[in-house]
Amino acid sequence: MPEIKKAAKAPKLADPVAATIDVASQQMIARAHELGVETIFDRAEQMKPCNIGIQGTCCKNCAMGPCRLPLPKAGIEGKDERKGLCGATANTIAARNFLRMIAAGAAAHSDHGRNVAEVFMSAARKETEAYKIKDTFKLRSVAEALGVDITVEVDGEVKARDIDEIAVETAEKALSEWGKPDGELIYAKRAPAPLYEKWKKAGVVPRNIDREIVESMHRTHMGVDQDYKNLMKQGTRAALADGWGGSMLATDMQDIIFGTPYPLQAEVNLGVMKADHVNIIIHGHEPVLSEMIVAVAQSQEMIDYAKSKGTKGIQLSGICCTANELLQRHGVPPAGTFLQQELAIITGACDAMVVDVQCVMQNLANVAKCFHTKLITTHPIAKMEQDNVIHIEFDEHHALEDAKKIVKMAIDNFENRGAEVMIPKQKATQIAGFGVESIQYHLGGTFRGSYYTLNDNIINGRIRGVAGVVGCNNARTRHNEAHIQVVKELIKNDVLVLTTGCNGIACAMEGLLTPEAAAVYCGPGLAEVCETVGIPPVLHMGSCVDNSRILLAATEMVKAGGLGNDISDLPAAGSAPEWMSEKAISIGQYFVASGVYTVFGLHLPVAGAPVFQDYLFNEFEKLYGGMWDLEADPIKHAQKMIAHIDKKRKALGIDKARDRVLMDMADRQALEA
Ligand code: SF4
Ligand code: MSK
Repeated sequence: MPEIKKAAKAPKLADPVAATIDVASQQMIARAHELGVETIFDRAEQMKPCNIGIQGTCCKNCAMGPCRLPLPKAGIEGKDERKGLCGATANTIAARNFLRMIAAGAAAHSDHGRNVAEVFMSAARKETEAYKIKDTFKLRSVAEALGVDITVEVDGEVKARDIDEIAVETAEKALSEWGKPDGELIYAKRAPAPLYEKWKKAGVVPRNIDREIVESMHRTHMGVDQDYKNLMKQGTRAALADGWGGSMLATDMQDIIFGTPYPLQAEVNLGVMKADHVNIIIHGHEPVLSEMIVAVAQSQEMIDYAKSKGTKGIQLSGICCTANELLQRHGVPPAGTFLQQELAIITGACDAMVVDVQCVMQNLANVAKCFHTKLITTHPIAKMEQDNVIHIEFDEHHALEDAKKIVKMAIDNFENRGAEVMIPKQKATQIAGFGVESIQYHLGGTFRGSYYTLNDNIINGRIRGVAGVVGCNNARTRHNEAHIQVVKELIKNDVLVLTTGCNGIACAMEGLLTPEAAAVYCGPGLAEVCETVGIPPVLHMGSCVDNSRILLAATEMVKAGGLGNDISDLPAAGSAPEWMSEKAISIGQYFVASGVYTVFGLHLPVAGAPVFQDYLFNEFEKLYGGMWDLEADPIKHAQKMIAHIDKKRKALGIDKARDRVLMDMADRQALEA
């Protein structure tokens, strides 16, 4: 009898509407199904996460494992007897895993920072034509923060020091923060003094950036640190080395060589791509190469070349944080968030996608294979195995030549486009490019040169508090839904939102990054302030490394007075509603250790170790004033943040002031002064 073959079961595909709230993305997911192209949304349907890994209690730190310690369905009654082969408890395993996530996240941000510092050094030494010191004002302020003299005494007279000398010494000082043999991270002292003292007392002031990451890996090796509290002491130190170290240095060095961002207008979403233009999408995190691509793509030579090939010009756009970097300095429009990277290629109109590091999905290569798109990796540490991927290794010493080669390749590829291009129409307008300096300009006191007006509006209750809402997308939840619900709930309750990363892009797509959004979505107090000052209720402060800008903005609020002596006194909270990256765990930990109550969405890999979880969620507050929390429901998530903000308002004695939300003419004039 002939063998009867069973028809292969068709793999389950994502429901576009259930997968994302964004109409453009829904269209592209449906389009992918039509064309038979698989995306992350489909794979999320076909593969479920490991039930033990998600709880944080799977250890594979030696070859006797993996040892898997799920939480019993009934919970733990009395003593927790669970242990791995070596005897590691659930707390040890979850804490080691958590620390490794922090170390990986801190490494990613900090290695990015080191690369930028090296380019800054080349620029300071004038070894490269492509990069120059662009912002000398920022250079001087960073030099001072690093303890570099910006003045010199000549014949008893104090004079401004030569800017080139300042630049070289600042670059040297910055680079030594990664591996100096003694001392402590210089930027730790940028924090409010009481916070620095807390860190000192807890023994968590970072020594140098690399050392904290190396020690984290050592401590989590089999048979080393087996005390969850001691492990998290190192977790705190490594995370602080990221937030107040590698990330902060990355932001500062980028501002010096590429310019400090100031508010500007741009568009966002897949609709920014143009059918009659060469579309180049830059994706990843380090702006070192993409800054050059912007320069080259805007050159007349390349525009003419593109036109000679029958196109109307070159349309640059971005994905993830390279997008945010170029958005905040040049107004280059983001085409989408992390979860839209495959969809941008599925438009059929992406002539080249140029990627650097972090958050770049390997499946891009498989999607690109179905279209004409050239997928170009550029970083020596980030290649892909698929044979359709082109590697053009970027080097700051021949940066412009590399950028030209890439732009030319994209232009030449235009003629290979298939007939069926489908670019969604959806796009929105946004104002982005806020930073410590521009918030001071918009919300600072004209004469006091500080965050006086912001603080005053918090004290008088027009602004209830400030929230940092940041982070990724996660294919395990509906794309952008939690981001938008959390942020809308916050601004509805008069909480000013500072955003970075993919949350910033998501908010822009929803139209929340415009001053006009204030009248539509905000409570009366916040709306009044935004309308008077002309700012959006959600301030986009840049990329993932730019979370350091939020730390410094919080520090400026403390300095401006009236809201306590430390970041933990501020009516403020942090959030990452759709996190997925290890960098998010490092960011969460440095926010917490800086005194911020920080709520994550979805789940945290600590649920399988309830004692360790309680340490993070409750005990941490006693050490640093900040603590972790978890809430998957976006409205409850925002309400928890608001409750914390109200708790801080009460402690400051400003909880009654919220009655006074209506402005009279005198208030308005005072605000405008
Ligand atoms: Fe198992 Fe211990 Fe090895 Fe981890 S370190 S895999 S718990 S034996
Ligand atoms: S890009 S780290 S998905 S925010 Fe910075 Fe977005 Fe998260 Fe990557």
